[in-house]
Amino acid sequence: MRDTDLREAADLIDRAGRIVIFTGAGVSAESGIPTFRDAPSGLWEQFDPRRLATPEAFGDDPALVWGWYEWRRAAVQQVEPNPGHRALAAIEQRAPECVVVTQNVDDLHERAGSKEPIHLHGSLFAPRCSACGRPATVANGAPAVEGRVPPPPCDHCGAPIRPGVVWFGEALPVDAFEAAVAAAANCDLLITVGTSAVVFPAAEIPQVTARMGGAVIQVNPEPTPLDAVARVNLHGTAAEVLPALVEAV
Ligand code: BJW
Ligand code: ZN
Repeated sequence: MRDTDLREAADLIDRAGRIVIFTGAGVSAESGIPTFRDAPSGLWEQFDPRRLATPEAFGDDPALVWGWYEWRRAAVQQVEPNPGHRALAAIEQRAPECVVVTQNVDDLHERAGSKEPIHLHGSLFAPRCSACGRPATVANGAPAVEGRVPPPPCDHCGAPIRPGVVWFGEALPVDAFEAAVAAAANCDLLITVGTSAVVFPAAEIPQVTARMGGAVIQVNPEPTPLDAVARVNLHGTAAEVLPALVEAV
């Protein structure tokens, strides 16, 4: 990461009235949560998303899918937010207006102090009935190893409870997506952190800001399609770059 880039990014943050922070799995990597597409640890490098992250997969083998998500829920509960999450919460706190929009299904932004992040892809902590849609409470003590676990039945209708995440082929929650698009269209600055920006429609969010004339800062150790629209590219990891950025602001 170049000093001049860090300075330019800090100046953009200083001058911005409205900021959007847009995050992906990379922001949680240094907490010990694997990303999806980074080799060799990425979840989709090890597991087939068609068997685990589609409505058809849940219909075919609910216990396989429920057990996998329960294992992931347990893993998130065992880790802590990292300095990247905390630096983002600090940026949010000092900005005149700031919205955090995350694709992540963990609760690490909330636990780091971010106020009501918008979850575009749902949450591991919001299971609901697969038939009637009512929210469900599930017991703590999720399994520490992956394996089949039959989903509990809905208290109301008896249908299986499903994870409250957005699978491939499913629509994003309308309110969340609309709020994210509106925030991205109306901000002065969007800071994108730790996303490969290949999953749509979420990947449109930073593009919306760029199209509307807002500045985009990217934090990522690897190139992404957002290199083309980023005014400043901070090459490095979230837990390294973001605290340095807060220091420079
Ligand atoms: C670091 C770091 C460190 C590492 N610090 N950085 C247009 C074109 C093509 C396809 C489509 C299209 N529109 C729709 C589609 C289909 C599909 C899609 O986009 N497919 C593409 C993959 C080809 N989209 C959908 O199906 C969506 N639904 C939809 O379109 O519905 C239409 C519809 C409308 C109306 C009615 C009905 C239907 C839904 C997408 C849902 C995505 N779900 C997942 C799983 C969530 C649940 C779970 O957790 O299991 O969401 S997939 C997965 O990818 C997850 C993530 O949120 C998402 C994005 O991944 P992310 O966060 O970017 O992670 P990675 O691993 O890809 O990248 C990590 C990055 O971090 C890398 O860049 C690293 O370099 C970096 N990094 N360490 C900072 N320490
Ligand atoms: Zn039900």
